[in-house]
Amino acid sequence: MAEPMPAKRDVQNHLLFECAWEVANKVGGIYTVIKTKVPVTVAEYGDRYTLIGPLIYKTAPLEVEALEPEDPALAASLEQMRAQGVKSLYGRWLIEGAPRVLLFDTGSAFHRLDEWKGDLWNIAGIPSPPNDTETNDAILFGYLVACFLGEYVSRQVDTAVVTHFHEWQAGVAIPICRKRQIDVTTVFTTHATLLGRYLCAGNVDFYNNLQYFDVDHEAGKRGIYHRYCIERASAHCTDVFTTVSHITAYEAEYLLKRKPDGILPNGLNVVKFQAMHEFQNLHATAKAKIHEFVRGHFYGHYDFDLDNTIYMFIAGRYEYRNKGVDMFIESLARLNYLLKKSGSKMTVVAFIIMPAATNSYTIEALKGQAVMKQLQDTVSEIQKRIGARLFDHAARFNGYFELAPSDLISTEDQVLMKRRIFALKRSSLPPVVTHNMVDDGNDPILNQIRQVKLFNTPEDRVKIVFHPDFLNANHPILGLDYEEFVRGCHLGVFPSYYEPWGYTPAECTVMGVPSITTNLSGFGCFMQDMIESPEDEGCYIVDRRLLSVEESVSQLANYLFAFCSKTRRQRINQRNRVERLSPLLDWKNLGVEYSKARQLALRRAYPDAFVNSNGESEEEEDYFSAGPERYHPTSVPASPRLRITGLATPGDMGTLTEEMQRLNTSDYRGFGFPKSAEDEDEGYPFPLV
Ligand code: G6P
Ligand code: 1S3
Repeated sequence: MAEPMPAKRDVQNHLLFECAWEVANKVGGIYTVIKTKVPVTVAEYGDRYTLIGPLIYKTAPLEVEALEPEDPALAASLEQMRAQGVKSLYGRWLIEGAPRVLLFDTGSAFHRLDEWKGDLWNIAGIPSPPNDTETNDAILFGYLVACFLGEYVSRQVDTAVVTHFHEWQAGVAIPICRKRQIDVTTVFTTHATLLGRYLCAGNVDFYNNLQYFDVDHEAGKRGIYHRYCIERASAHCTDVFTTVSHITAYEAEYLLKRKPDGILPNGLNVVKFQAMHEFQNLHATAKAKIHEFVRGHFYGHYDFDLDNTIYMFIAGRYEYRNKGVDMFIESLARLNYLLKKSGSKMTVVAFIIMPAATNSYTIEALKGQAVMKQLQDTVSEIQKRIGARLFDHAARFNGYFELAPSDLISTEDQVLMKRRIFALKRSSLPPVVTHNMVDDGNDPILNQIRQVKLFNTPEDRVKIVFHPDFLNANHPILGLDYEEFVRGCHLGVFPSYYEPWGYTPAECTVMGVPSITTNLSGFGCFMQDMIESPEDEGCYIVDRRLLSVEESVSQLANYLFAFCSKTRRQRINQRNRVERLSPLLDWKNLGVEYSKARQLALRRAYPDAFVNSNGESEEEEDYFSAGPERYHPTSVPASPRLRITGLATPGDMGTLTEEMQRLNTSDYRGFGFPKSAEDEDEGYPFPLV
């Protein structure tokens, strides 16, 4: 008698578990990816979608509302784990889309760490040193997730399960699932490579030498070999391997030794306003708040016209070289020179928002805001008294109106005003940094500012404010939330050297703020791919690939100078044009790439489910077009000239198909990197940075 066929899992109505260390746990960019993507994923999956993350007791109660699981298989799996001492929290993540989340307390499994480390070594040859907390967490988390998936699919046997893991911290579960033959299909998305980030932060000519790095040696030299092994194992054991941009795909191919199956560009949850003027008004209101800070910060030296002041900023993780802060400061010094030389009436205040180790605010920074507040309060009081006198005088109507200014402002008020004005005198220059730095003398940003001598002197047309902390509306200095701050600025500047995607310029775009990025950032390459002339749309891209460092800096300085030469009308128009690009970055359009990745994973794990009644394998296209609504170029305003034609989706640039595996390295979009030394000789001269 023939063996009974194993019951086929329903692929069509499959379940989705998306797993990341940053689920309900804000650390960096991956939190933004996942959180902003939730609405489109919930729209596609409803309750068939659950996110899995770590249980961080400090923040979880603010992020998650606990629920009893309705799915009996899920409830039983958690109960089984609970019986073994594993603590978890199941509930709704309190964000737009309100998805279900499952958070595991890695601490509750700590006693099994050594056992699991041994297992990881035995099954995958991945070593783990004793004192790397981040790796320990990744291992505990990975084993808990794999245990859960194993329990779950042994109980829920009717439906296929797609699991999507982000970044190496969530990747450990992938080799375990494979080794234990847990019946799920896996997608792994890397948002950078560990080695790429470390190599770029050092002084290497990264992009020219990618194909030559001895990866094990380089990882070992930097003390990240074990982490690198986790990342590489995740990339190799997963059914579908993806990353966020072509530039990172190229990097992954050489550093992780597997060519990604496709690109999943990062989107945002774009909120469209009814009318253009609404977001322009938001700019004006937010700018007024930045003005308030600037008046206080530059007290005693506030001799420039805020109506002719441009606010520029760079923001992100403090990675001095990777995020291009070095290039930004050098270009600002050159801009200062150009503005002075041209006799421009413009002043630039350049903000650097990058968290570093500090001991709270400087006295000077706090004093600036305090004296300005006092002055403002005093003026308001005097204003009221003047109003009262004026009213009283007018009320006692006697046929004529004659009032000398001295009758309006009393001698006491004049003295009070003088006292406030004297308080604005200062013997020092307005500080460059708002906080006391823990290592002021060795801080790379401060050292470069010292080197280029941008000290906020009255003669300087470019002033610098380094705010080494995240922004928050409740802070006493620069008290705005990040979004409001961005809206109030005129230009975001992100001349990154290493930037797999780059959310900061993308966020600027959807808020209608022009930005500068580079052709070494995933976002920059994506925009270059999508739009014929990004510069015309307020999306400037510095060439850090083919130009020398000197040429790139000079290009950036020229962009900055040209921006300062724009009239207000031109700036307003440009903001309108930038904002019109936001559909390109909307998850409603980019989410389809994730759907395609999941379909590919299902296809690889359950090929039989993709065979039609004639026993022929169905075309991939059928599955991809079954995803969410495809991207229609017509929904984009006519203004930007898009490169895409027909019914392509933005990610079709990413070609997430089996086809991608057959392409050559030189076929990465936006990339013409050398494959071999010979190619290099044939005209790929890359700058030695
Ligand atoms: C927005 C406001 C205008 C304001 C302008 C200032 O467009 O709606 O009322 O004049 O911003 O633009 P600027 O580039 O000078 O900050
Ligand atoms: C990474 O975060 P990062 O700033 O360390 O992931 C982000 C989300 O995909 C990405 O935008 C960024 O470029 C990467 O570098």
